[in-house]
Amino acid sequence: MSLYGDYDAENVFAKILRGDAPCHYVYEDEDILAFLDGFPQSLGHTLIIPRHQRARNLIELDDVAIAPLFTCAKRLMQILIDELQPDGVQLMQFNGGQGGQSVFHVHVHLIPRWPGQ
Ligand code: DGP
Repeated sequence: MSLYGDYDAENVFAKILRGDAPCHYVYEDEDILAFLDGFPQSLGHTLIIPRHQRARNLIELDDVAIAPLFTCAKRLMQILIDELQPDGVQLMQFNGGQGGQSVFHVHVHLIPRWPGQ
């Protein structure tokens, strides 16, 4: 897949990484920042983003940055299960406007789900 365009340093996740926009932090380390989605689809809807990469989507993300992103997703998924006891958790990742992406700094969604949603 090829997705054209330049990384926009003014996207809201870049601003959050710089401390120029607020967020509700969930977890951070040298590679990763995780925070609550500002327009949550469910209780605990969490976004996980790589800290250092100017990557708009998964294709642009260096291979070495993929393991920390998805390792963090797995660990936070376990915490969401333990703390919120959902019926299931969706791990979602969108690429490109027609791929459902609206913020162009690569990210992963963790969305806890309960019956009836
Ligand atoms: P996507 O469609 O995969 O690009 O999802 C982007 C998500 O980002 C969407 O669920 C809403 C969320 N979002 C948009 N603006 C903000 C913001 O300013 N703060 C936070 N915490 N989340 C945001």
